Amino acid sequence: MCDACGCDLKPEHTHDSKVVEVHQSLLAANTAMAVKNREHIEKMGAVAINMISSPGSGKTTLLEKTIEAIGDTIRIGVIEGDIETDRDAERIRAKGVPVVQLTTGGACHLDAAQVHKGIHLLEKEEGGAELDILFIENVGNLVCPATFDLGEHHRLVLVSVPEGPDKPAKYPKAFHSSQVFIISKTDLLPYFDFPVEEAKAEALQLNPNLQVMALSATSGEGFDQWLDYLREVCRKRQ
Ligand SMILES: Nc1nc2c(ncn2[C@@H]2O[C@H](COP(=O)(O)OP(=O)(O)OP(=O)(O)O)[C@@H](O)[C@H]2O)c(=O)[nH]1
Ligand SMILES: [Zn+2]
Ligand SMILES: [Zn+2]
Ligand SMILES: [Zn+2]
Repeated sequence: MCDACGCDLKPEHTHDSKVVEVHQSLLAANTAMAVKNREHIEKMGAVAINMISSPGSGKTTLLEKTIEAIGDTIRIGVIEGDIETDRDAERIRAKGVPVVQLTTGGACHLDAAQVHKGIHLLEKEEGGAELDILFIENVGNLVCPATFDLGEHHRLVLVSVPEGPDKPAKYPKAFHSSQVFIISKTDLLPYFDFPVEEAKAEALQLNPNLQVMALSATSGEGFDQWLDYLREVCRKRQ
């Protein structure tokens, strides 16, 4: 577990004021760096989207299919976050877009300082300084990433059909702090008990401003709405 987010703290330590102080100053430093990242990304002319979900909800697959569908009409770059391995970055690189892998070495979320390094590394990649959308795929975890502003403009939370519809209520911070909620793997709806409308309603109760989409990267269902959203993100930026 990570030292930064405090998720490794034992309950009996949470009333230790020193621990709370250190935690708060780490978060303040993160927020300051996130502000710089946002300025940096805006100077590049890009919009950043931070993707948050449990492991395996389909973040990388969605990116792969999006790059295929969008071709070169929107210039996409990706910062991949994982605890170990550069497997996700290899998958994205195979699609021909600039990508950087950040490995956190154990930490369960990306922080703004890591993303700052990632932006500079991405700019050195071919085409990495001329982007329309910078996707940041966070470490698979629905808890800690919700606390860390990375300098993104939009935060997107995914829940896949096999995970079940109760995630918004159980992990409210991810849904409070996001602008978009994606229900992924809808091709699996015939095999799982996932009432889409109930899950949508529960998420909207937590955050009425959420834009909710249901899609399948495998079948392509719901992709039109997703691509329209990305085009709108680019249009609003100008
Ligand atoms: N049936 C179905 N499977 C999917 C879909 N999208 C992704 N998958 C599968 O789900 C598994 C995990 O997908 P990934 O895209 O690697 O998930 P991820 O969120 O990037 O995973 P982490 O990076 O480990 O957090 C893979 O076996 C994918 O093939 C989908 O729309 N439908
Ligand atoms: Zn954590
Ligand atoms: Zn992934
Ligand atoms: Zn910088």
